[in-house]
Amino acid sequence: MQPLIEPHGGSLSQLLASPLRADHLRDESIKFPSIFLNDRQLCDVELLLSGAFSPLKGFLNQGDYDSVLERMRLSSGFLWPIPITLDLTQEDTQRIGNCDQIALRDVTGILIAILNRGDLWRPDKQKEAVEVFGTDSCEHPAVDYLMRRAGSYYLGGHLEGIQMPPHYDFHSLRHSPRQLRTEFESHGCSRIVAFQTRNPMHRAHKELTDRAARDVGGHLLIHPVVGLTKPGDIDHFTRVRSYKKLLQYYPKGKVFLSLLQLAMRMAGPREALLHAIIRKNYGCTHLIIGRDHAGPGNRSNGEPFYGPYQAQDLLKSHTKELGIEVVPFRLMVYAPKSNAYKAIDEVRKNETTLSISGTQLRTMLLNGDEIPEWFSYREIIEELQQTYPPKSHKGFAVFLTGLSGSGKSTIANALQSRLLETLSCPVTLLDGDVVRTNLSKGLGFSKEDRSTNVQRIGYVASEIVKHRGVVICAPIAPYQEDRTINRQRIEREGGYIEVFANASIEVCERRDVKGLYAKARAGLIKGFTGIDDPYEVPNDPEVICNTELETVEESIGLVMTKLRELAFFVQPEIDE
Ligand code: PPS
Repeated sequence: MQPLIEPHGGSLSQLLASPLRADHLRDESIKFPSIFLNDRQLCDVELLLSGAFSPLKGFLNQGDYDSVLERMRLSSGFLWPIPITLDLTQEDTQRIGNCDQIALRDVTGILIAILNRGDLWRPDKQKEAVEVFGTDSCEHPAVDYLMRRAGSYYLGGHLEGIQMPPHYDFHSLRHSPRQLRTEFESHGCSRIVAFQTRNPMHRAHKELTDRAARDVGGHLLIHPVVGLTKPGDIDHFTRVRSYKKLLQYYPKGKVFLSLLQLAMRMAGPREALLHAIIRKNYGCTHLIIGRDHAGPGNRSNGEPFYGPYQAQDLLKSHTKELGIEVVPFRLMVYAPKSNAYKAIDEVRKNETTLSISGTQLRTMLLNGDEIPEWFSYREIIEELQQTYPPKSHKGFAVFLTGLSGSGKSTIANALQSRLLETLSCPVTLLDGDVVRTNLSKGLGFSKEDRSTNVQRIGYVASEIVKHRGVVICAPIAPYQEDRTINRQRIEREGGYIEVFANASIEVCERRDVKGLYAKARAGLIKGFTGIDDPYEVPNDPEVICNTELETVEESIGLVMTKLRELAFFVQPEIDE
């Protein structure tokens, strides 16, 4: 039996305090200032405490930070590619003052670790972006985080763990490096090839991981990232359910599945190096590295951030020092003639091959297209179809905006009836006036209060759409910024169409159904939209209802046609 593989010739960092020490620190912590960790910081703390980030013993101090940026090494000389830092805002630094010990808590307040204060400094973020990510463009998601979200200060220091951050999903698939090494040892595995992934796995992945395990002559560890991945990725719950279903297709006893709570930075080559160090810490001997490993995709001009094989080259040049070998990932394509997957370099000249990219797959799911069997396994396709249903099975929001008296409520009520007539599900109406009697009771008509009101409506609508429901919103919503925020929030969950109820202020004033224009003219109401308060005309609404010229029937006809056109619901015949 192989001895446990020790990283960097040393042992795994052991940062969790003994039960006695943890009790003592918990009692003491009432005197310490607290920092509430965000999702990314919590992922970093988890990997520090578990030993996955060995040999780190906490957040980097300034000397190590500078050294990692400039030399890709800790000041001790250990290879370390990405600075693991605790960023703080100015207010945080004021709150912690000169205290030597700081309580690190999750958002719910659970005490996770004590940070024994090291250096506090203001980093040069521009330099960090260029050195680590090779760019200072905020098109790179980690640069965007660094420049726009991360606090301006870094606090280094040694951690003493009180408890691991709690997880309530997939318990049996979460392991510390020590647990996984023990598992490998108990199964007599000496050669283990890790497969890092942030995507669902299909037949091509199955084939390439099979080949990698065969080439290495060992076992396979499917080691998906379930911390933070690239925005827009398939959620980890769906992915893990699908990985579990894939396991049955591997030879028994040859494959392990374990989840990694890493916050990815999408840092390409440097991130690949971090992945290798982590896998080494987990006891793996090999790591599969693909084309553009951990790359964030292309810039808006179509140029990639990193060269396709930069990550492989960087790792190969450090293999000895890392103590883990690279298995280069060969792009696998389906060759229909032989009904088999082939590595791209095995494909004969003029041989037809097929593949479906992640983006193509998402579009196919959205359109309800059939996903071919050659691409994936039936169970996995079904799993994805359940979480990512076609547009026609998702919820949607119709967001009406316009001046008071422009006809929003009339259209909204008529549309609700028409939808209820055709759809067999409830339709919620969030009318401006009604919302102000409950959800937004107490708010006034200042710019700030209007934003709060409109964004509250957007939040509720997004929840309804997330649950595959239908909602019609009809506030004035005079500001473009609030409407844009709502659109983005709702589009993440399902369908969204903006309808501009267009009528001139003169016509609205002439209609004056509620007598409010008269009051506003008489100075009895201040800040009335269109009179002495602004209304920003929508930039690009999906539908414009010219209520001065159209009947209500015609207006709702336009909305129904647009909904059908965008395939938000499949409706055999609608009488408009
Ligand atoms: S906003 O700007 O979106 O928050 O406005 P909203 O919540 O839709 O407004 C609801 C109704 O409040 C009445 N009202 C006013 N409207 C505009 N400006 C001022 N100052 C004001 N004071 C009261 C008005 O009747 C709005 O309803 P609608 O249906 O638009 O006429």
